[in-house]
Amino acid sequence: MMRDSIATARTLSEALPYMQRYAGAVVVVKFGGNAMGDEAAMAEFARDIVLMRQVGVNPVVVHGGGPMINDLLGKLGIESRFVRGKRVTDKATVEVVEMVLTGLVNKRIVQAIMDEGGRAVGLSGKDDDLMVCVADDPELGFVGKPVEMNVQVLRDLFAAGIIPVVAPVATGMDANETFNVNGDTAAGAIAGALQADRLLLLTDVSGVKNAAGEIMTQMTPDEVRAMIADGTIAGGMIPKTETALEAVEAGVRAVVILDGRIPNACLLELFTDHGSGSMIRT
Ligand code: X2W
Repeated sequence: MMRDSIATARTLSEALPYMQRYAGAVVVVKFGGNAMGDEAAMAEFARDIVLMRQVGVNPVVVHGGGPMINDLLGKLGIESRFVRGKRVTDKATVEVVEMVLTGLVNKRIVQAIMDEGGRAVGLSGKDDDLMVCVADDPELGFVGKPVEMNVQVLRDLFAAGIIPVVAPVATGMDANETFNVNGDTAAGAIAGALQADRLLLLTDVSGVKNAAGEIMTQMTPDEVRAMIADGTIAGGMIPKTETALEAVEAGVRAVVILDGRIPNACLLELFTDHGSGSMIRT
């Protein structure tokens, strides 16, 4: 028992230089539907976010919820398909996406953060015109590409000590338009607009693998581009790494793709020297 306490005190002491480094930093965390897991995993994620805020980091949670959208579409008998990693979104689908993401999923995360003693406020890209989109591709219907970001509302929440939780649903240039935005794309656009210190993309794989199947812990944007071009990076990792490249180009200091199923993945990445995933930076 005493030995456990000594180990805990040492762990806290070792975290001091990292806490000092990240004091006042902006960290955008993309929490994907596949990384969400059960209630216990959600509570643990929320606790990490509250701890970040407690030590002076300004975290922003941008969530997904693809599997939860699939569940409700299935119950309603609405067919759904993906083209290049994005959901083809007609009028009926965009209504379900907005209901599930801004309702069910967003409030579940807000509640989990509140339960851990933090203060969270949920919003979507529509709130205060945070994220304004145009259609990404005519083939995809109401899928949005962010073209204008208004992140002052996030800075206002930081100043009040409140953790923003953002659903990737956006408004358009015309009245009454609603767009479904890929969660990674939304997180990248928000991180870029905030000039964030870190963008953490939490997913259900352990990082980007090289041709030998080993996890790459550090990559430059040029290395990532080469690995996409030669096919080493494939499938669902393509949109993630492309988001990372765009975010770094937009001025985010570093992007990390990591396994959100690892216990305390965010703390491990920020407050220890055992970064767990693949970091992309110049
Ligand atoms: C996504 C939005 C949710 C999301 C969708 O409709 O599934 C598009 O594909 P995950 O859990 O992060 O995959 N939007 C355009 O990104 O969820």
